[in-house]
Amino acid sequence: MSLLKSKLEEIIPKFREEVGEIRKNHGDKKLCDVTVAQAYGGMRGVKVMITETSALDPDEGIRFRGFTIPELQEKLPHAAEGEEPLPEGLFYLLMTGELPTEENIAEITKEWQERGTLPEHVYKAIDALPKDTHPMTQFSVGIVAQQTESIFAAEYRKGINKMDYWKPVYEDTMNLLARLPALAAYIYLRSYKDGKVIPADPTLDWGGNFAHMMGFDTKMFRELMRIYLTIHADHEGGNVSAHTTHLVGSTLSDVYYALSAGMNGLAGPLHGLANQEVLRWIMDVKDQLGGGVPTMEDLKKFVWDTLASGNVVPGYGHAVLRKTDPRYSAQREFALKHMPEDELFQVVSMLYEVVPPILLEQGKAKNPWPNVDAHSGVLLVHNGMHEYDFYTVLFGVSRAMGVLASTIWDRAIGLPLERPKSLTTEYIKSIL
Ligand code: CMX
Repeated sequence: MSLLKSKLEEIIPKFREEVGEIRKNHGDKKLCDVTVAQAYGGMRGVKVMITETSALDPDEGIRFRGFTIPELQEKLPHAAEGEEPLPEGLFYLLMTGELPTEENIAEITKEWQERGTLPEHVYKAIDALPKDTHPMTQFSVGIVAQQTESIFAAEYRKGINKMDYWKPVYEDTMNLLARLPALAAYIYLRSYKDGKVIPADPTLDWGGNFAHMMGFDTKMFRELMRIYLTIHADHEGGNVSAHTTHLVGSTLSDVYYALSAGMNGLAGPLHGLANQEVLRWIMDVKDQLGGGVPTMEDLKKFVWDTLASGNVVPGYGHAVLRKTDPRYSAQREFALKHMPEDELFQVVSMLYEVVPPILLEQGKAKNPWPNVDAHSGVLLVHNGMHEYDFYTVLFGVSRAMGVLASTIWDRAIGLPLERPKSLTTEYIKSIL
């Protein structure tokens, strides 16, 4: 058995017991009161979910199992050629709550290489779609098409004991994560290149190999994938992609159904699709202003025009965060290190000065600061990936690590079917 799985075998029973005690002895303790505004307002701030892998503080940003992004950049092992953390290391941390050793990481890299072959029928399922189908649709179809491989579904049919559910979910998760880079790379090559599969390079780590399979063989792109896949992985449980995966998984449908559903949520412009919208919006700015780096005044006018036309400024604002997203800052550091002179990076930096005061002056957005999606596109364009409709797929490959690690823990601690109570406006009126 792998080190990771035997570690889980060791820690799950203790944690299960601890959760059982809490539920038994403190089940009546109140976490918060829910207001009418929260019921109508997308449940902001309502504390009703358990997610172990990460926690989001409005002012500080994300902590993965207690570690901030700068801490992880320092503590997680990196590839021999570079300095960015290896996403395999983050996955180990999300799964176990402990920092990985080099050996733990090497084992996951090897296991994902060995499990990484995409079943033939998945290519055929994708090929049945028109070539210009949005990459996120292809991604969702490619994930759910792998449901034929579900070990959990097969074990459930045989009557597996509830206490053991997490084990086949673990196996399905490892298979799915191993294959997502091949799936995403195929979608990229099919949509924008000649569609010929680039075989995996067994000498590379998960992120480096993903870059290679998409046809990007520079050290900078490999490094970009390592940091990108690390920082997008998890953002506690309430965001739409995590919550949807959790909700669908709570019916005991397997990880293929659950992740595909989560990815359909990520494909919304208020969530992960914002990364493509940011690039489209910046390109519009450049086109309309005749190319080159626009002036601050030009940018201010463009932002006001966007708001006046009833649209949001993509990449700004957040449902929880109230400060600059540390995932934005990590990407800015990458840009400062590798591409400080890049024209689009300069526009992104100028927007950081222009947008927040305007959103504050408009007085609607609760958070005027940039989120993760405000920065990722310019890093990709600089490195030769111009097809911005594809960017959310990269986000999805990363997000799968967080939401699937959580799904394993959901089954390990026996979280039940999720079924909140909904209310009618008639009822609300009756209690006013
Ligand atoms: N531009 C213009 N208006 C904005 C805005 C922005 N960037 N952010 C928020 N607002 C508006 C909202 O649309 C809302 O307007 P209405 O009262 O007319 O409905 C008002 O300000 C209050 O919104 P809020 O409470 O501050 O924000 P929400 O929690 O409702 O929404 C989010 C959060 C992210 C959807 C919103 O900030 C937004 O639309 N941002 C732009 C899209 C984006 O970048 N999404 C990516 C988020 C990160 C991710 O999930 O990947």
